[in-house]
Amino acid sequence: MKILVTGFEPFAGEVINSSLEAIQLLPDTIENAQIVKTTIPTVFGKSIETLKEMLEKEKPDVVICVGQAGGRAKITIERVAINIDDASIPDNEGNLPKDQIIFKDGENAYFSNLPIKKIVEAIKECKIPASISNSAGTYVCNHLMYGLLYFINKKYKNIRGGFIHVPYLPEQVLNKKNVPSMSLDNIALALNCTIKKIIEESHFDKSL
Ligand code: PCA
Repeated sequence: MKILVTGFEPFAGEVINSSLEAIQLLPDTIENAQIVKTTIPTVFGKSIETLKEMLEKEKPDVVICVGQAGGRAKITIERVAINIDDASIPDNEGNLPKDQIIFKDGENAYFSNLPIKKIVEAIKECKIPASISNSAGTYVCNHLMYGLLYFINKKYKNIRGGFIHVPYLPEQVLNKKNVPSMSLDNIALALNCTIKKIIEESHFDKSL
């Protein structure tokens, strides 16, 4: 089995992105699965293009996109991506789309097809706080998640894919007021637990 894990470049003036730091700590193999890691630009359009190239090149069985959700205290497993870009801050190339449809021939929304509740339980069993999130926002993370699920729906029906938001790292909140964070080790462990759960579940899933 091949699992593609993506993380985002730093954005919004931050020098690091917790998602990228955490995925870099993942080993190249977990149980029998090969882990392929890639960096996604925090840019509307380009983020989806980068993912599309990786899907074509790597032909993964599972795709887990990871992004930073500054302000959230837990690991959050996203349930749904919506067909809209509505940015409140510019992306890394200055794009600031407002109320823009992502794919004209796409559904209004797509659900993650990862076992999201089982993943939450698996992360909690690792003693790390986690919950389902019912909104990935309307910025680049939702954009990428929507793109992934659009490709799965249109072309790669056998891929299991979804999105996970992770909190800031402690070093990112040193000068922020009352903003939660999570250690890099815990975020990486949570991703590890997620991947193990997905591998375990795949034994019951004939399409993998
Ligand atoms: N988080 C942003 C985009 C890149 C990232 O890591 C988001 O939540 O949309």
